[in-house]
Amino acid sequence: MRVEIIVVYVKRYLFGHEAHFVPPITGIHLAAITPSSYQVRVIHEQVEPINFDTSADLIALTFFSGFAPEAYRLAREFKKRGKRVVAGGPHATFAPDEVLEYCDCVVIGEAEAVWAELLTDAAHGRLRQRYVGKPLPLDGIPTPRYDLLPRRFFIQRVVQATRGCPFTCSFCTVPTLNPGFRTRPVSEVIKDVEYAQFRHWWQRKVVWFWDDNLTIKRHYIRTLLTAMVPLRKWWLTQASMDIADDGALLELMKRSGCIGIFFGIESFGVESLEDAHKPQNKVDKYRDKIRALHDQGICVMAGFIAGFDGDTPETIVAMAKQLYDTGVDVPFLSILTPYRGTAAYAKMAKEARILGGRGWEFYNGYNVSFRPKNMSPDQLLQAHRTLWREAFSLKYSFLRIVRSFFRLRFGAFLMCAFMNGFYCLKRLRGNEPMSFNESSTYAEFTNLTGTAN
Ligand code: B12
Ligand code: SF4
Repeated sequence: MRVEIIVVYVKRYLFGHEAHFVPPITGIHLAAITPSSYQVRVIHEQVEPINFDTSADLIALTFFSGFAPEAYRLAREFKKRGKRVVAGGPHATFAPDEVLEYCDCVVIGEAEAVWAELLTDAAHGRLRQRYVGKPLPLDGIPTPRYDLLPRRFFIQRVVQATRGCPFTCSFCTVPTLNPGFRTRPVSEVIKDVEYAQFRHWWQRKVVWFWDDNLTIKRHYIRTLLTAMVPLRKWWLTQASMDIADDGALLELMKRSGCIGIFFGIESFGVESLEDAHKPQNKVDKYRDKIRALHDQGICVMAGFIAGFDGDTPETIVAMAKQLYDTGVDVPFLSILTPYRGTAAYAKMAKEARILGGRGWEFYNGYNVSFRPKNMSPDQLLQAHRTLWREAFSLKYSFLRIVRSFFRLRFGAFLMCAFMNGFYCLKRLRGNEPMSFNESSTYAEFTNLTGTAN
């Protein structure tokens, strides 16, 4: 049986999709856990065309909520051609009944426990509609199928060492999707880190951990990083800000080659941090914590979300300067999105603030799909776009690059310069749509972003 795994994608903004920086791990991970008796291909819609007339017997779709309409479009096309279609991932897990309107089968939760059984059932013509993947220990997970990645991704080595996160941020589905905190055996992670069949030196050099919160279990992270020291890699991941208080860990991070850490800072407003259920973030400590990473030469990437209950258009726009002043090297700016399975969704549904007319395409982290507390949806969209333009203006992008030259180690500086340059260029090339139209259709949306086909 031939299996084609499609990582669904739709452009989220007008410009900047010419470069594809880091690939998702999901498709190549699913391919790796596919028993060798099946032929498997992975298609990343982000960089590859979809061939509806493929010879595959089973199509497996993985997608986030924002890509659900595109996934359903693909499912319809494949089903028209007599293919069986299975779907999984964060959206499918929380909307299985909806998925079954378009697909033959849905996987709720993690694939490891059910994927082989599902494939056997499909091969024997007895595919069930639902499979529920209970979280298993992470031992024995094979190295992702890097050999199946398209060359257009600049970085290639994406690794997952752990799953889960002990925090419960209001906008995040991780605690429900990947309950608890599980770790892979260090020796197995190191095998992925040592994989060397990449074309370019930087692809052999860089390790991008796509973990939820890699550093949370100190004993584990110390063991992993100690094993990484002799490998002389450059690595990046997502972590919570408490690491800044652990000098010994920061020093080990530097020695093992850490060049970038992503912090979910989210906001500068105390009320907004409360709304985010993020009491661990202390606004008056941001600058010192970022400084602690800079002292080791590590680049600080940070996520900020606009639209919490404490936010106003003014506080949102003000973030452009605040994030520069606190020392952030690369900002990631999103709009609050009430994904199913989150506390933010439960609250907004209860308060009847979800905009019912909005399709899933607007759940891409970059559009408004709910009624904010202190402003209209239009004001939120405009404030976010203004923040984006200001944060990636020539002035702030240039200042961040110059500052990083003096504060960061070489690899971290390169990362910072590349990302700021990339976003600044995107900012200079075109303006994103500014006005909010609650009744926009999917066709209008895809016209706006110029994609879908
Ligand atoms: C790494 C990551 C990223 C990376 C890589 C993105 C990518 N395309 O993979 C980056 C930083 C780029 C990113 C960006 C965003 N992300 Co993100 N990201 C994650 C994170 C932390 C890990 C995902 C991962 O790779 N896990 C490891 C792989 C192996 O597992 P997996 O993907 O979970 O798949 C498992 C199961 O879901 C299942 N499965 C998945 N698909 C399928 C398909 C089939 C057929 C089957 C059988 C099983 C199956 O089996 C797999 C193995 O167990 C998750 C959190 C999480 N724990 O899921 C959020 C998460 C997926 N991201 C999320 C969001 C919202 C975003 C953004 C929209 C954020 C923003 N505001 O911009 C952007 C969108 C990016 C884009 N592609 O356009 C949400 C999605 C929620 C939703 N309902 O859609 C999550 C769940 C976090 C959250 N906030 O709740 N993200
Ligand atoms: S710290 Fe990050 S991964 Fe953990 S719950 Fe909050 S947003 Fe999700």
